[in-house]
Amino acid sequence: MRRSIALLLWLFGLVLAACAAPTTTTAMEIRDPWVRAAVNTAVAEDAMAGMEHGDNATNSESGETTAGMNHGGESMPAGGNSAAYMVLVSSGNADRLLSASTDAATTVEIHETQIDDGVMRMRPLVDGLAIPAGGQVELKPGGYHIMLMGLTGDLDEGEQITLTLNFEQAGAIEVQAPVRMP
Ligand SMILES: [Cu+2]
Repeated sequence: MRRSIALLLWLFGLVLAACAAPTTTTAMEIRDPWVRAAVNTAVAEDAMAGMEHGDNATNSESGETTAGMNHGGESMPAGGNSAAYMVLVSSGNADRLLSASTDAATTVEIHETQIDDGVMRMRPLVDGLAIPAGGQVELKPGGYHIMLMGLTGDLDEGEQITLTLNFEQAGAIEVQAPVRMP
């Protein structure tokens, strides 16, 4: 009798474990994150000015569009820019990378590089970057990337920066991205 109760409890435990697994369907894995090495072109004063931009960065989800349209123009924040790359792997449901942030840059946008009439252009992804269910999306030079504008310091090879990625389903995920030469 006692043995059968123990067996029942054991079976119940198995069922619980089996049920628990499918609830983690928003699992997002970030593989091989890295950031392109870059030099901060701004002097200390400009870096301070850049810090003020940081406050706006919180509402940048909506503001990104207009800022990004002038990409490459004078509206680009001082301090130089760089980009972060990685592979986003969903082991569950479809998800969407909505935004990203880092202390290493005053403005962070999700971009796509496209060739229009032989001219390479970058376009901000206003609706974010979709990751298919059980699939993956690669961010790489010449394709999708996380644009870092207004660097707050040099990005020297061998260093690493902390990037926070905000997903629609998986929420905020922090990654350490080493700085590499492309
Ligand atoms: Cu870009």
